[in-house]
Amino acid sequence: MDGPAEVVLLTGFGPFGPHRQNPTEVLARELDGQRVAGRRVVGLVLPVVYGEDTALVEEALATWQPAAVLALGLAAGSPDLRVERLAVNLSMTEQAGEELPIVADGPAAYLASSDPIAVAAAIVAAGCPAHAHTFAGTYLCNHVFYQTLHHVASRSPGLPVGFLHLPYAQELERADPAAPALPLALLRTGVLAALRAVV
Ligand code: PCA
Repeated sequence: MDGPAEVVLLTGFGPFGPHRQNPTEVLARELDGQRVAGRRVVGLVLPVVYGEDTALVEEALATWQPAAVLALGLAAGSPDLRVERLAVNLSMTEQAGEELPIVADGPAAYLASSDPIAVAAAIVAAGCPAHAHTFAGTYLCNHVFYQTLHHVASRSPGLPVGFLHLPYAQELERADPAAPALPLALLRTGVLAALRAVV
């Protein structure tokens, strides 16, 4: 087993709502075990369930003590990769319109601890469309991003944590067939460039 800081943690999400295939699940599985920038990628697929997502991330942080964390999620309808700048202390519940704090006494927001502009530039330089985007929404992607940054702030300050929203993949089933999609190989190129940039 690799020692502390020899691993980079890459998370993806499973299916949710009408999205029966999630490109981030496919890429987290595919890249698991690969070497990037001298480190081994540990790819982890999270369920789209409040609490179960962060429990798995916290367990992986304790087990692997990674050098960096890159979390992925699907942003259906996005034409390019979004490198998220902010995680906010709000979570949308199943009851439409209801938003509750993720951590009752937590800060209103955390900034990504990896540089979103630099990560977006690295993805674009690798040939994949991307931009730095303001925030990751109020659903599970924001939840895992906020909780990971909250955990890291007290336990491993300075650990780079980034979040990347991916568009649909052309090869996978899409809930909205008219929405933009990129080839899976291009999404993989973008994620690999982001991993190199966050480590
Ligand atoms: N996308 C959702 C949750 C899981 C995923 O892949 C989001 O943007 O919050």
